[in-house]
Amino acid sequence: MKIGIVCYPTFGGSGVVATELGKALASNGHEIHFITYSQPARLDFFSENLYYHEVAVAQYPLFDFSPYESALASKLVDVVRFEQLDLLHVHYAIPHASVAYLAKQILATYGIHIPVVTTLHGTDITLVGKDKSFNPVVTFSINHSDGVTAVSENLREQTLESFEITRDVRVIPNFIDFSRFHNKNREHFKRAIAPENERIIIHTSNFRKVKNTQDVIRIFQKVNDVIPSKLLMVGDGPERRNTEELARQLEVSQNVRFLGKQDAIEEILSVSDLFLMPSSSESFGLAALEAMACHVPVVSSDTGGLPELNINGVSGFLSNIGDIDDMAKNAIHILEDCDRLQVFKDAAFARAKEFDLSKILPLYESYYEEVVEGM
Ligand code: GMT
Repeated sequence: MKIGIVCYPTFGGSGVVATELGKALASNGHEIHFITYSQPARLDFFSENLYYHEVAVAQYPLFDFSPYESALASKLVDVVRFEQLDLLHVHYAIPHASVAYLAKQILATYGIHIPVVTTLHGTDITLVGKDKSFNPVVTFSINHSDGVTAVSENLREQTLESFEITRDVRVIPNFIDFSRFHNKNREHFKRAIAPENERIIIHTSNFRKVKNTQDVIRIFQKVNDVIPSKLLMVGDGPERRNTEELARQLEVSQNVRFLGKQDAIEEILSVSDLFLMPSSSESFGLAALEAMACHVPVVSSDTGGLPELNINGVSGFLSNIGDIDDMAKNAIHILEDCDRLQVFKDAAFARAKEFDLSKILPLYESYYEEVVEGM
């Protein structure tokens, strides 16, 4: 098939899923056209089946807000017509689903009828989409997509509860590419971070409020009181400053390293013993899956789609949002005994295997076929 993919081209989970999906579809023989305002972060190489079309937004003194939606809709019309695409797959409902709807209506005037699949990723439903200022547009564009997927059963349920949805929503979870994410031997790196063989705890995120990065520091302080350990904080975002401040206040900063945005995250995960994800909302938790694929167990909050990924007492533990004491207790339980740690590491890896790209990719492919046939 010839598929157009629209996404946020940043480090965020939805952009990562969209880019990795496009790459996998391309290597399965599909022709993939990414249509975004800048080159997706993980699309930095040449492949014969991959194309990238940049959306340029005209600047004009009248515009307090650049009309990105209009520029994207026009670009979609142009690319669909001239590349003769079979399907558009848009990731993150706002504004991509309504823009795709507009493009579809314009294309119909040229006699072109293109199906649109929308994938809901989480905050487009749970935080942003619920806002009154977006709700009617989100509801309309979900109901008028030809296919809609959600990345977890929980997100599907939340979508049906929060909006007046008149159509079916298919669950297709996040996936992991084991050719990239697997445990790599990086002993030299481990020794550099933990010279006294301390346990290595890791958190990766975009440091938004929803990630509760300050809870990561509080949990770490309690664990470090009992088990000598180091904490790696990977990523960057609005809460980083407050989080660093808290690490100083709690006098743990000598054992905490803020590494900023990192490309080779699998290398850092490979030296880690435990992943912390105390988010207050998480539709799936792709970062936790990446950790599990590298044999890292997960201590997380019991929210959103996380219980569909992290099996309590097996691949890690689940606690109530904000229950720092319980998360610290669970982390200590995993880390205090070498044999037990190994059992959790193996179980985390086994669980991640259930989300192997080779299992999830055919779900998207057959869904595309279903949607095209239903047109
Ligand atoms: O987690 C973020 O803040 C980024 C966000 C996004 O939309 O880019 O991630 C969401 O989509 C990911 C991929 O489907 C999910 O794995 C994340 O759980 C989800 N984040 C939230 O629901 C907070």
